[in-house]
Amino acid sequence: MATERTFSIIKPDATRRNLTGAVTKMLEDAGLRVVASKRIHMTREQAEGFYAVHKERPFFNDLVTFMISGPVVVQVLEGENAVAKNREVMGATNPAQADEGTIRKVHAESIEANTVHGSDSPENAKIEIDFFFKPEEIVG
Ligand code: RTP
Ligand code: MG
Repeated sequence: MATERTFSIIKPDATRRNLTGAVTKMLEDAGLRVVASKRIHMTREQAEGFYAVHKERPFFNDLVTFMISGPVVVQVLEGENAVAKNREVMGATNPAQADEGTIRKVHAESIEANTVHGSDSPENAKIEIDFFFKPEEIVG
């Protein structure tokens, strides 16, 4: 399996509780390497653009409002099978259904305030990385 990159967001519920380091450690312990990272406060326009695929979902407006409720940390993660590995360590969207030891099981507050985002395919990883990072900001 070749080295792959994925995109991660440490969400506002986690930055609010000062969990940036704790979440990053769980990602690193899973074998992922942080090759780009920045703390930003998204504008509504940015969040709507990022989540455009969910535009028609009933939770879209609440999701956007949550994602701009505080700072987030956007990251590029690198490693073998990084997309799938990140999804595994994140756990299920709803923390009540997440496996023991996953980031969402340990840290998430609710199905919405669920601590992390992770790309769901290599194709979307590339789109999401390009949405937030210039090539020179990623140092592998
Ligand atoms: P993500 O995109 O954040 O990595 O999470 P995911 O793939 O596990 O979940 P997805 O279906 O893509 O949903 C995106 C985010 O929307 C919020 N959500 N709220 N209120 C609800 O029923 C609901 N469902 C999803 C969550 O923050 C979820 O991560
Ligand atoms: Mg998703």
